Order: sequence, then structure tokens, then C-alpha cells
Amino acid sequence: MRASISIILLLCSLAEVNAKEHVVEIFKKQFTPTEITIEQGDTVIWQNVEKRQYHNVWFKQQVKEEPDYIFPGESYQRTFMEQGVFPYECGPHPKMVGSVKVVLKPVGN
Ligand SMILES: [Cu+2]
Repeated sequence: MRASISIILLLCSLAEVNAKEHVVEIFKKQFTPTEITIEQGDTVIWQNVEKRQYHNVWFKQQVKEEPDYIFPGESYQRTFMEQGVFPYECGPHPKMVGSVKVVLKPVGN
């Protein structure tokens, strides 16, 4: 019993070590890259590198309320624990769209 718990804890900490961060730049009213594929447990960081334009990252299908604006020099990050495709848009600029595809982490990698 105790051994299995420590194995689970070990696997959890390994998963954290392997988790990656991916940067999506927000510039000229675009998310770059527009589509990004990551592994379960990875984090996406959206960085607003505009000179003066604010934006946000709105997962409209999941969140009803529009999130706070991300001003130039600021960032927003989210860790994805579930598999799937998660489209998002910018509240003030609905033509700004992007998506995050979360795939299963390969075993033993
Ligand atoms: Cu925007």
C-alpha cells in the first residue's frame, strides 16, 4: 500500500518536471501561433507584446463571462489538464481567434 502511494507520488512529480510552457504572442491583433498543440499538463502563456493595444484570451465555450484585459507587457497563462481542442477568441476583437489542442502525454517519455 505504502509502496504504491510513493510510486504514484513519483509519477506525479515526474509529470510536473516534464510539463512544458508554450508562449503565444499577441501582436498586431493576432495570436501567434494561431493553433498550438501541447501535451496534457503543459502551460500556455499568452504574452501581449503590442505597443498599446489590450486584448484578452476568452475560452467562450467554457467561460460565460469575459475575462480581464491583458495590457501590453502583461501575460495570461493557463495549464491544460484535459485532452481536447479548446478554441478561444479575443473579447474586444472577435476576429482574433486561436486554439489549443491538448494531446495525451506519451508514456515513458
Ligand atoms: Cu484583441
